[in-house]
Amino acid sequence: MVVNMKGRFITLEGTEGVGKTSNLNFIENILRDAGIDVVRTREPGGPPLSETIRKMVLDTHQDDICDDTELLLMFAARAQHLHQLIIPALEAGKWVVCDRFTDATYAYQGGGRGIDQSRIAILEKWVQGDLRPDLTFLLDMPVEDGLARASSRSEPDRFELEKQDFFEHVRHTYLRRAKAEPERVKIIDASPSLDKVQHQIGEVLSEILAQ
Ligand code: Z5A
Repeated sequence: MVVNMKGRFITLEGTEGVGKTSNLNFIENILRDAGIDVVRTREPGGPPLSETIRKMVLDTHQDDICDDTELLLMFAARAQHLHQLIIPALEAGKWVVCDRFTDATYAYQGGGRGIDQSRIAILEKWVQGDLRPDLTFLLDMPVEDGLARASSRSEPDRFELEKQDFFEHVRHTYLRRAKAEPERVKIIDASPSLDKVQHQIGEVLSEILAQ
């Protein structure tokens, strides 16, 4: 797959309750204020077919879904998302801001479920070719504290029913990936107050916008 990327691709990652939603609004506003045409989206999800897959993988009634099915559904949703929304937007010069992407697959299906990273890498290459995010914010905080924040929400989805140990593996995988790719993945300390978290994000964005 050859993508003529004129826009930029920014993703947000992290474990439960780290504040992705709150900070996505902040990022979107900064970019729009800078006159950038922004497309905001999420994974799994985006276009209607990918949103249908999202409902399936988050549905708590799907308790017999096997790990490989879950992995393949994530990439099926992603293939459609890339084809229908992300690639056309990037080729049109827009900046795409996405709530989770393939780092989440490495973290949840790889770290959490224990699927070999090399198998995920094969699907990544198949579905994305060489397309990778230009910049990824990893909102990081102790799993226990994030779960406490997230517990204020109503209905847990299928992932939110997992135990703390699962999310410790997810966090560890995210941090390992950030360490391996420090230029792309910026670790943001998500523990302090929202304005302090946003200050860190704002500093990274200022650098990008100045380039
Ligand atoms: N998944 C996967 O397994 N494989 C994949 O490849 C992909 C995804 C792409 C859906 O993701 C699930 O899909 C996800 C992984 C899996 N499951 N899990 N877990 P999702 O992103 O839609 O779901 P989520 O992780 O549960 O995200 P969320 O619900 O949007 O949470 P959040 O955005 O991180 O948190 P928030 O709603 O912005 O904040 C939580 C609360 O904390 C809220 O009350 C805020 O007001 C508060 N908050 C936020 N920041 C602060 C600060 N700094 N201080 C105090 N309070 C704060």
